[in-house]
Amino acid sequence: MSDVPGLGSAETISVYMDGPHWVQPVFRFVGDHDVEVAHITPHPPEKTVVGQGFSITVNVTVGNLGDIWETITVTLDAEGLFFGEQVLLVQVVSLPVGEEQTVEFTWFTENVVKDNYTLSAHASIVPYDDAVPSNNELIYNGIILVTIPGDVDGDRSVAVYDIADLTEAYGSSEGDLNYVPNCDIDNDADVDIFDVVIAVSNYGESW
Ligand SMILES: [Ca+2]
Ligand SMILES: [Ca+2]
Ligand SMILES: [Ca+2]
Repeated sequence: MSDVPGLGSAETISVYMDGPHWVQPVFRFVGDHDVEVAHITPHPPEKTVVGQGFSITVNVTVGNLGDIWETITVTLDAEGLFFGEQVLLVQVVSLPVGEEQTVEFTWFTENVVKDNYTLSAHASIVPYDDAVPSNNELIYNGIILVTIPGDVDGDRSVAVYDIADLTEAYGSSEGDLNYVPNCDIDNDADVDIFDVVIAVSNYGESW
């Protein structure tokens, strides 16, 4: 066998001939292309609500199940359930054989329509990646709501209940028992005065 860059390995076939013949060379590529999306989840996983204009972190784990080093395109797709708005974020990943890699996406929701969004991740299908069933796409089993900043309980209004939630989580950082990702409006891994100020500035608003 010999390696053919980008395609895999080709078997060499010896042919014994007892006279002049035309020989049509045939290459059979035995290298197997198969990339997958193994996981997709927000970080932290409990984050379900994003204030419009702020961000959410989404981790996508891709794996290379084939036997060729791949360079793939990983796409995060957020699709609105009601208004159908679609947001695509793209990253290129180099993925050695047998390895998994987690790609971190930060989705900034500035100018994103307030709506419920489904998230899905897609790994670009490299040539001959015909694994069945296709493992190149994974839909996140959950909904992300883009709403008014400060609507931390996701009921589409900023009210006393949201302030109560923020008060309970106040002073916490990621990893603390009382840290609530939805209360971390500015997505900087803590719930502090800046998150409260954002909520208070939108108090009474609804949609
Ligand atoms: Ca695949
Ligand atoms: Ca609310
Ligand atoms: Ca914060």
